[in-house]
Amino acid sequence: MILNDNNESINSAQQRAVLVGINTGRRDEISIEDSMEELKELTKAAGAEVLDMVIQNKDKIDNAYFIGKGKAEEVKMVATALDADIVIFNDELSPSQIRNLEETIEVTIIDRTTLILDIFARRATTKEAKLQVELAQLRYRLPRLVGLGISLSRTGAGIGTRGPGEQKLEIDRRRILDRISDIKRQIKESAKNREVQRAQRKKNKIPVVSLVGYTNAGKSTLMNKLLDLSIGDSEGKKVYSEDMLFATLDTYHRRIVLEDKSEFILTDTVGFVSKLPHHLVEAFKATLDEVIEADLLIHVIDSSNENYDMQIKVTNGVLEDLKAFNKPTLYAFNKCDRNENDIMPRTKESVIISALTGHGIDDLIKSIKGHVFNDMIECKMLIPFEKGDIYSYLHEKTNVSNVSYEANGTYLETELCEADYNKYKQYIIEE
Ligand SMILES: Nc1nc2c(ncn2[C@@H]2O[C@H](COP(=O)(O)OP(=O)(O)OP(=O)(O)O)[C@@H](O)[C@H]2O)c(=O)[nH]1
Ligand SMILES: [Mg+2]
Repeated sequence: MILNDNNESINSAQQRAVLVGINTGRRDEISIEDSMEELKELTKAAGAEVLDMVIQNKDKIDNAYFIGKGKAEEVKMVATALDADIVIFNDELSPSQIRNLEETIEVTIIDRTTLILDIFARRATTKEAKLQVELAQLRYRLPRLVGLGISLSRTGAGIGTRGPGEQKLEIDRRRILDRISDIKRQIKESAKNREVQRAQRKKNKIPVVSLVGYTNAGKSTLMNKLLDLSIGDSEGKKVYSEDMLFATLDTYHRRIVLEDKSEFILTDTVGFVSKLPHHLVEAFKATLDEVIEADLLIHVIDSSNENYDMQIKVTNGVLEDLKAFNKPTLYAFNKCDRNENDIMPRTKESVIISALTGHGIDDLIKSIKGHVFNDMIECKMLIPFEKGDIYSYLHEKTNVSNVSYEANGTYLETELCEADYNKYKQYIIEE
């Protein structure tokens, strides 16, 4: 038996795919070339080989065949000539379109949604991610149970057949409905736990900074870099990073303590891609909402990728959908070590970094601090000797300097957040 990277058994023959996209000429979308390039990456991520791409210019979508019957026959010729065993469409298809296209082209038809769900299913490792992906898959499947085409009733191997749970994807409507409500209940349970932790963070007034961005931009690598710089042992807290789409599917919170003892919570989460399936966004909504509730977003960009402009647009589009586009945001142009030419930061909120080499990370930290600790108040304080506990607290939690022992107590200079300022006001002798 052959095992792939994820220890799944695979057929010795890799699936051979022809990709099909439709260019409606609408301006609000990313260009068809960019979109097809992305589809190619997604196909590779799902373990299939890309043989060819067919693009159809058409302003109106065909209800029965999506690309029209004539074009479908042309695709059949391409698929047959290249000995393809799968044709992947760049958009979501209706059940009848899938059925009609399969009848004409006579190979398995997969749409973009199924493809993305399949990659997520392969990548999900934790219980929560698995549940979220399974929920999205079942919801996508449910309305498609009427008149199953080859693809939906398929139980063999390959794209569109993988589910993250213990069971194979269900094809029985009643059982799907039961399973959906069961998964929803379990997701709600974990959301409750997260809510408790979130409330605790709010109470402690620790600022939250969230990494967002296109998949594979380097978010997790940046999190690990910041963990390296954090005071205290961070080895066991590192997150998984890898050169692949959707390496991260879960949300991770890590406490970062800077040299001056200021601290914030950093979150890392799933990366974005254009046309993220609606059901997937829905299933991940609870975790994503938590991420974008942050005080500051760091939009991580792979500036060594020639399509990075498109990726910025896509990420901003998803943020808009999540109603987070107007949040304070720092743009981190990452992977600068790979660029031969300098890239021009476009706004004053841009930082050029390499999460791998550490280049520019100091500037990034400065910018983060400027955003989340801008309400820090510089104070000169005199702490009576009998208030040793307050002195210990300040020493441990704030950036104390110029300590001297005076006749009536310990003199020190430090920076206080608003909460501490209000609490220890009486010991401040000068601001
Ligand atoms: N050369 C270079 N490679 C980098 C840099 N940052 C990240 N990488 C590489 O880019 C790949 C993706 O990094 P990740 O940190 O996993 O990216 P991510 O944004 O978390 O991706 P997903 O979780 O898949 O959405 C890995 O192979 C990293 O080693 C960088 O600054 N320079
Ligand atoms: Mg990641």
